Amino acid sequence: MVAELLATPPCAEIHLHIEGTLEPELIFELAARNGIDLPYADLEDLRARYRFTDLQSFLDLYYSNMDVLRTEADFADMTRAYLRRAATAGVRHVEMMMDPQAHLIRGIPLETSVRGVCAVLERSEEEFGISTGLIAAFLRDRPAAEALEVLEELLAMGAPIIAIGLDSAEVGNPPSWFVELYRRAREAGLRTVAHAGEEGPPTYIVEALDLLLVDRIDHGITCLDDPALVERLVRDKIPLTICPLSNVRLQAVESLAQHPLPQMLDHGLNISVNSDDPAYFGGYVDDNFRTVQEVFGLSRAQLARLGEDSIEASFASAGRRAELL
Ligand code: ES4
Ligand code: ZN
Repeated sequence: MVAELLATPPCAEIHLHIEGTLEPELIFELAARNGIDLPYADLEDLRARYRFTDLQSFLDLYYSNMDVLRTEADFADMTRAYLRRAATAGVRHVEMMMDPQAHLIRGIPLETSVRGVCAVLERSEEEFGISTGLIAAFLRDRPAAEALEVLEELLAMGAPIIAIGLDSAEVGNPPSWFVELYRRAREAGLRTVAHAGEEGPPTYIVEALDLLLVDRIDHGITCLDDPALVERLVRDKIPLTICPLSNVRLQAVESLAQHPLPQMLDHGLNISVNSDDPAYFGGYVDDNFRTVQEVFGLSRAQLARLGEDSIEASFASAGRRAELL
């Protein structure tokens, strides 16, 4: 009991895909509401498909399940369900990614997805005690020109985003293709993050830093294959957003015991613990903390540091960060 209470420090969740919080029950509820015939017989049949061999095997299900998100209310319900659960997990601040482009290409206007999510984020601090920021993530397995067009539309409509990100299938889709997108985002005053080194090589992490000039790296676990890069990440205090259960479920690591989180702590990297796509990977941020605590037996000081690093790595205002620390 005491160990459980110690397991989750006050923290910011800064690597979360809101579409990855869509739980099987809500998928069925939204399908019924929108008159959609799901390709699954029942909840059990859907749940049986949550066994992944790599990132792509997960992405196939993730994009397919998004089909139930049709109206502003659907996006709002999904967002509210996440925040309610995150509040019980000990999350005090969240920077969530959404994939507006993924919805746009299946015919859902940007206004629908963005307004649905934002309507709930606006009230989050008051309703759940969680401050928020929204990150528009772009799909690296789609043309860079399309991403740039979507960014321009988001800017034109005044979407309240604080940053952009880069996600979806990594290997073969290098950061170097997205230089113009990131230049434009910075010009518009946005912060920047990118998935790199989840399945891809450390050179993708270097590209994200050198060419995209990102403020944080999402995942970045393959940096350990390049000692000079680790040294640079430590020296320049580049935060890496780590998602332990995700890495295990997508077989980026062989088992939790093989996860490099302890080495990363030993190197002095700024790392945070995050849930990535909690509905798909077996748990929310508290489940991630509990699991790493069980497997690695982290000290109270190490757990506190993970919480503090997450807050320091966030894009919250200096005032809010001081309040959270
Ligand atoms: C994602 Cl785990 C992960 N990796 C890359 N792209 C993603 N989109 C949603 N989850
Ligand atoms: Zn992710």
